[in-house]
Amino acid sequence: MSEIDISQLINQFKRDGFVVLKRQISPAVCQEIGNTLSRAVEVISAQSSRDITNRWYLTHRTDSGVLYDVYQRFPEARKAAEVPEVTAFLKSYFNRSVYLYVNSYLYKPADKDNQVPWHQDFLNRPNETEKVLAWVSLDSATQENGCLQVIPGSHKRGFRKWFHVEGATHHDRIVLDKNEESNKVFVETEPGDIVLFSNYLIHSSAQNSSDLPRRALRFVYKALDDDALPRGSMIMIHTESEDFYTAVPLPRN
Ligand SMILES: O=C(O)CCC(=O)C(=O)O
Ligand SMILES: [Fe+2]
Repeated sequence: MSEIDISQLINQFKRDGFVVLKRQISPAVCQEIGNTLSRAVEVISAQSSRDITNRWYLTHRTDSGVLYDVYQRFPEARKAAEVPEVTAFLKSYFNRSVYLYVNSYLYKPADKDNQVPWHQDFLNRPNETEKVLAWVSLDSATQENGCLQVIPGSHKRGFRKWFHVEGATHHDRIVLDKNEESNKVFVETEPGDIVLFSNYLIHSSAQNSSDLPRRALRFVYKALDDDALPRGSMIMIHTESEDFYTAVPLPRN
């Protein structure tokens, strides 16, 4: 990727709140990652209490279709976390050292409620700086099996008013403006495509009631400019050595 291509991507990202990078990971690698994680879901569903990595990392939620901290736990998943084009984007976008903030595997369990309502990410951490999410499509994601849906440009106003639905799987929801939903776009993807989006972008996905899986990896990156690290240990993606001495911790929430 040339500097010009990257700056075009960044302009598009700043305008729309997201960009799609096509075919960043080979179908074979997507399949390998998908197989490993599907198998893990089977094993974990049957015997989660025996997972000793729960001592360091967040406990998986096979009830809501999430395996947490897959970068740390599954070597296969790492291949998708350091895609050169994504790293080049992050380096240029943040212009700072970048680290992997959180990461997970998302699938839509066939026998459960698996839709994701309109929301923004990390609504409950308003004092932190922006995150960039890389949503890596492991399968073809279409309208039928619940691809990502986004409202282009909705990131520009920062966090919206939000509320909590007790007991719901995806509990933090936002209040959309009247008619805003009519601007939604279905982001259909192929295996290996990566959707980069701002955590301020309003997004959702529909119920997958088809027979086709809809699996994805979710990597969240941010600049090294506060001291928040949700769990595990820090994984640097790009290092500007000066940042280690100049990064200013923000107050904790
Ligand atoms: O994969 C989905 O359906 C929702 C993903 C999402 O909300 C996210 O990656 O932040
Ligand atoms: Fe989200």
